[in-house]
Amino acid sequence: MLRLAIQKSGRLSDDSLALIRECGISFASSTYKLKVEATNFPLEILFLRDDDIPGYVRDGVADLGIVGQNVLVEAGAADLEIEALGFSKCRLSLAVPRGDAYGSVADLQGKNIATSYPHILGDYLAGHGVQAHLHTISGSVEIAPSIGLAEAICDIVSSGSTLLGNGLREVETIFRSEAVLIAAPGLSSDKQELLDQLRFRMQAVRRARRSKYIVLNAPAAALDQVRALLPGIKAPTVTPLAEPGWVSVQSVVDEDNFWHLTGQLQAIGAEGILVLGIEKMVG
Ligand code: PRT
Ligand code: ZN
Repeated sequence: MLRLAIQKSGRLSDDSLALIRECGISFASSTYKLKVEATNFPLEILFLRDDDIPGYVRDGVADLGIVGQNVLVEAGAADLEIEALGFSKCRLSLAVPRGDAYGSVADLQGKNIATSYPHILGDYLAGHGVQAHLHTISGSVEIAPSIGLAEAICDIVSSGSTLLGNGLREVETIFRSEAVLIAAPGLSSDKQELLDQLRFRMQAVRRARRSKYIVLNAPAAALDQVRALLPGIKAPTVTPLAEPGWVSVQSVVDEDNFWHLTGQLQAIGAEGILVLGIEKMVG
């Protein structure tokens, strides 16, 4: 039995649960329970505060955890990371009041900076030869300048609207973060085997999320150009259509490149382009 710790309620919770479910693992959901056992995989899920997850995994109370890299690195536990999961992307940035002059990080020399990330920020400033006074606070960091606690802040930014709403300007990104899977050091071989199965499923889910299945009709004369645009996993599937001179082509494409690609396909005469989501992608 593997024990996986995830955030009980917060920004990581829904995506963590969705990932586990998309791996085909079922469990009863309850808002009150602190742990739940999966019904079709030897997995127990613990629901915790995100800040507690690295410690539980380090101590082996949980075998695995899902947590933001910001929390992991701040806890000095970066060595536990085994896989990036691609969600809850954000950045840790320095910000100053909008009207204040700022040229470079050297301008923060001797200043007061409020943050919940004193270790990551301390390392960054030391790396730039800057000495500042760090005020560690656990929340509402963005109001620190307006109440006179600090001249700058260092906090998590996603859309930037919180900074904007508090009259602050982002001046340096010091760390980029996403959710990661972490594992306790020295798992037993039984647990390691289950972890390998789980990671295999997680990777299949992630590949599928990044990919789309595309089906289109193209003039047979343009097939070489279509092939060049659609490499597929090995090669596209090509079948003749009832109408002479036309073929149907099926392939897998990368989501990132998708709009650009469909434009190019249309330009060489492709028609009836269908795009379908992929549920899992294995092998
Ligand atoms: O209760 P618990 O301790 O478990 O949760 P928490 O309140 O400490 O964490 P939570 O749920 O807020 O965030 C969990 C994780 O989500 C963080 O550790 C990050 O890895 C990740 N994440 C992604 C974020 C954001 N985006 C984010 N925008 N964490 C916090 N924010 C906050 C930020 O602190 C700031 O107040 O949102 C505000 C900025 O957002 P924008 O969009 O206005 O820029
Ligand atoms: Zn937290």
